[in-house]
Amino acid sequence: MIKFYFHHTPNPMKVALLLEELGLSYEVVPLDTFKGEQHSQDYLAVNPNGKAPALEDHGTRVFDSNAILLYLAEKHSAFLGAPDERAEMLSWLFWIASGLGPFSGQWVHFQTAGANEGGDYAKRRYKYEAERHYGVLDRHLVGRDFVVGNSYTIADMAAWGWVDRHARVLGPDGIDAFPEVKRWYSGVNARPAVERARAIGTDLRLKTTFDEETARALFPSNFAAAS
Ligand SMILES: N[C@@H](CCC(=O)N[C@@H](CS)C(=O)NCC(=O)O)C(=O)O
Repeated sequence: MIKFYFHHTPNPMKVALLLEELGLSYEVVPLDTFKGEQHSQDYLAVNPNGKAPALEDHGTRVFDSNAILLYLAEKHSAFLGAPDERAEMLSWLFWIASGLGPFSGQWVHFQTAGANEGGDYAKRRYKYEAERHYGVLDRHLVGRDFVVGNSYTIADMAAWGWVDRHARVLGPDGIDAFPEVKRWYSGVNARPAVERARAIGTDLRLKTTFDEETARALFPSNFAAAS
């Protein structure tokens, strides 16, 4: 059985969506990042980067969400798009992994916990870049139902994981400035697998209190000894 190391956050949610789309059997292994479980030696053997998600598939480990998407899609020959759209699919998949995701995540970080120092410069940069990435996607989606070609692919799932947090990134109605992203997002949300993916982990008792243990686990740089 596949082991899926999970926390209810954007990168694991992309994988949750693909697992549900593929209809695979898997065991959800909760990874309580608020308690620092991502730093345990056992977990680092699965994901040396110490982040969620990761997968163990009958002895094969895969880490980093978009690598997991590509691994599963290739293994099951599904959601890869048309062969002649391969370059386009890889381009968007890596753009999401290196751009939309990280800039959205960092902008949320600089608005919230642990982000009081050095704020203005970082906030200006990450807000601009997060919104710029939404703008790139919005312009690309004009006249399209999917990120790549004419079919739903892992690029849509990867983008969905982050756009699902648009209110944290852009503010409550911020997505209205990106009508094509909003339309595309509604289309993905209508898929039955989205509802099933959202249900994953609702029975888990993951820590929600943000205390010093959590701050140390998530923002270790704030606690590193001065060099
Ligand atoms: N590049 C990695 C990033 C993973 C990542 O940052 N995961 C977050 C949740 S979305 C996490 O584990 N945060 C806990 C931490 O930073 O300690 C991926 O795409 O899987």
